[in-house]
Amino acid sequence: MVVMPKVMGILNVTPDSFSDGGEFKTQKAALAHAGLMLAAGVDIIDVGGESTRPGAEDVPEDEELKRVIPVINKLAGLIKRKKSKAKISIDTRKPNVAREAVKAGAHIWNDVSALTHDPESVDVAAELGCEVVLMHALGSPKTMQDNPSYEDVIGEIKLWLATRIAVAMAAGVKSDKISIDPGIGFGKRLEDNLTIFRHLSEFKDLGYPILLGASRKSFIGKMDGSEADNRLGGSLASAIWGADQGADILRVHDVPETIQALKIWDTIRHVD
Ligand code: YH5
Repeated sequence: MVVMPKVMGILNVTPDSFSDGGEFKTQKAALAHAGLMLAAGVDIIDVGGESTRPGAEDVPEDEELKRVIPVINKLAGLIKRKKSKAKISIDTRKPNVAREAVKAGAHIWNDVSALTHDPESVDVAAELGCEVVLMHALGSPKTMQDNPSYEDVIGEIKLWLATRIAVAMAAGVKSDKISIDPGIGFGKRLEDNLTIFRHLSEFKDLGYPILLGASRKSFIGKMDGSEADNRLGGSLASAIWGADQGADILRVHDVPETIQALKIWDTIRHVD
């Protein structure tokens, strides 16, 4: 069934290479950005303190905690003050970070490793009782773009996600808490990413809500030569394609623009 997807806004709490203001300045900027997303009507804010871009180095747990937990605490307060219904998700592969994030007010554990990064992850997810996003990646962020290949990209990702769902449920994660994600850009060539878009609706067969994260990713740059900060058009086209294929959650950088695009798409498709 095709529904109006929820919009998940990306809130990066990784100090960028331009900022030398340290942790506090990064966190202040993140909260200001969150305020804009809330004003635009975002459904979920995805807080991330580890870079999982291709080739990125691992962030130590204590560093990740220092980055994200104060932001989640303040964000939970901001959401309450604004009487918003927005939920908070934590983008992490680390069970201790997920646990502290849920204590601080997060509702969703978004894990690009689908609870494989740490052997304790599935048990912690069950214990927390929070929603979880299980994403497909071929290999770890450090190595995933080293020569990925598939014989049947859709079949292989579906089978792997079905396995991760079964493992999570066997550990006690409830099926109504699970969403799945084919993992655009995570160990995929351009042709693999395009096949995933073309056949996205087939992931509906698994019976779980689908999250799509395509915003500003390098498959867009591979098609038109654009840099990451110049991919709004490609990101919106991807979001609308995903919505039309039945994606339930769209993970995006540009929240007001995506909400506007969805409103137009949703209005047109209901005209008879
Ligand atoms: C995702 O797809 N992605 S972090 C490379 C870029 C731009 C953006 C410039 N966490 C996903 O956003 N969680 C990330 O090129 C995610 N699904 C889910 N569930 C990577 C990212 C990005 C990478």
